[in-house]
Amino acid sequence: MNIRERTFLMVKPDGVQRALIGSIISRMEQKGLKLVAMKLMQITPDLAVRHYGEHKGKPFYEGLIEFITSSPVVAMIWEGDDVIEMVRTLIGATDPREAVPGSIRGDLAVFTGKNIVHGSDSLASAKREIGLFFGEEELCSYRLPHEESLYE
Ligand code: DAT
Ligand code: MG
Repeated sequence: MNIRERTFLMVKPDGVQRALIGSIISRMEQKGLKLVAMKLMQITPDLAVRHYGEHKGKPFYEGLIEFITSSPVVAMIWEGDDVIEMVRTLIGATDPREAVPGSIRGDLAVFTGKNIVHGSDSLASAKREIGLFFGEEELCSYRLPHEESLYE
């Protein structure tokens, strides 16, 4: 049985700088996912450390914190059946050289440290990341006319 889920998706500073916000949102919309929260924001060092805590101590960690706080990002929450795994597939492998064509990183990026987007990797990460970036009052609950055509 499918499970209606929410996931956290972020267009990172490189995606915003390269004017890819619209095309990333389009890919999610075209897939049939529902946007339930979104904002353009500058990540503070404190939020960056909390978001990427799992990578503390890794060789790329300091650079990652510097990069993610360097200019604005677009933070979003998307909703749909099995959306967490689906969005990870749409994003593609962490290293864009290995990401398959058709995926965001496979089509639009060439370097791991500049891989355009972040997507939650599990139900626990999604809940944690949504809580870090959004307050409950920022989420919208609504129906789309085409929902009937997407699901049985
Ligand atoms: P993902 O973003 O696919 O979930 P991750 O959680 O393993 O990947 O790493 C978070 C980010 O850290 C990743 O998007 C880019 C950066 N990163 C990961 N591994 C790296 C590496 N070997 N060199 C440079 N940056 C890296
Ligand atoms: Mg990750």
